Amino acid sequence: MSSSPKLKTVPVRPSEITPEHIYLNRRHFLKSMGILGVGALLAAACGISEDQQTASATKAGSPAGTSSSETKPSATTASELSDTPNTYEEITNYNNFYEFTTNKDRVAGLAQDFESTPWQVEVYGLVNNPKTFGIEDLLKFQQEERIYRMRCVEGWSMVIPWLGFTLSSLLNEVEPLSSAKYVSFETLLDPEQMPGQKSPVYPWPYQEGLRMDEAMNDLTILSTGLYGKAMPNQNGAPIRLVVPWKYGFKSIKSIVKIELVDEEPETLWSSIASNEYGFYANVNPEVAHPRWSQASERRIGERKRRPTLMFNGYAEEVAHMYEGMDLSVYF
Ligand SMILES: Nc1nc2c(c(=O)[nH]1)N[C@H]1C(S)=C(S)[C@@H](COP(=O)(O)O)O[C@H]1N2
Ligand SMILES: [Mo]
Repeated sequence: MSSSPKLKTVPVRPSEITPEHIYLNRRHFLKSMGILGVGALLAAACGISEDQQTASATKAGSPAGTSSSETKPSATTASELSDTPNTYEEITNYNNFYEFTTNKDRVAGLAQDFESTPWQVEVYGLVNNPKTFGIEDLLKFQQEERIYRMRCVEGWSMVIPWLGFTLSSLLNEVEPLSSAKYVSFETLLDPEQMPGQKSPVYPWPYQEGLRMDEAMNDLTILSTGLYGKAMPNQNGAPIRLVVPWKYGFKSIKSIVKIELVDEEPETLWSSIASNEYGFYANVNPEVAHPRWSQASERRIGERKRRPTLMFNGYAEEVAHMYEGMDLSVYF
């Protein structure tokens, strides 16, 4: 499975989902050898890269310098990525979910009592057949396992075995009008349950968006779980978006609204800093964030940085959507 150059779609029945222990091999070995990166302790907000946090140390002392600007993405192919999934422990204890806290290590604890049932997702806008789905309806869509790389804009990455279904299957049910050009997503707004939403620093609720063809791409899923279990609260219970070729912030959690619209929708991160977080946010090692390089990344559980791949290694599936676009302008 992990030797495949790109991670394939694997339709599964719940009974066939690989037990968690089968995934946990190399990672446990690394842990027992005591060579897990300490970088995981240096949590960064979406505004600060891991590089920056360690930059002073690197500049001051390390003759090797940082590998980030020196790695050559072209030298590594997707098949060399070694896509062993991260452990359940790692995936559920190192999270970005600002509705709870900006501290990645504390999301799990603060989200512990989050109430995600009952839950409804309203799908509306430029469609023939607007519909509000209960989570029980959404779980009736053909669920598949998708093992995807996830690359955060901050410079770290994971491999996550999601459970979910294609966004296109949901959109087809509401019958988009030809005037629908974009899809806009919104997270639940509930400051009583989500203490981070009491902070006025961010324009809640969290909003994200995709172009219509991106939304309909087969790689784009609504995820209802991981490792064969229901979605943990800290990862976006009960349902979140996963767009594996884009920086992690596009993969909006705990969705309550999906609206089809005719203009590029506002998104939380670009409304705060449009020069740093564009609408497209395609993983691109050649387009640096204004404050740090995106040429390499640190896979959680590993010590050495690895090169970041164009479209996070999914170019074959998605590059055609951006033909003729200057990706340094549409970043
Ligand atoms: N609603 C919401 N969705 C969100 C975020 C958030 O703060 N709020 N953080 C994003 C970022 S920056 C990343 S990297 C991923 C992290 O997903 P994970 O914690 O499941 O790994 O979720 C994204 N989705
Ligand atoms: Mo992120």
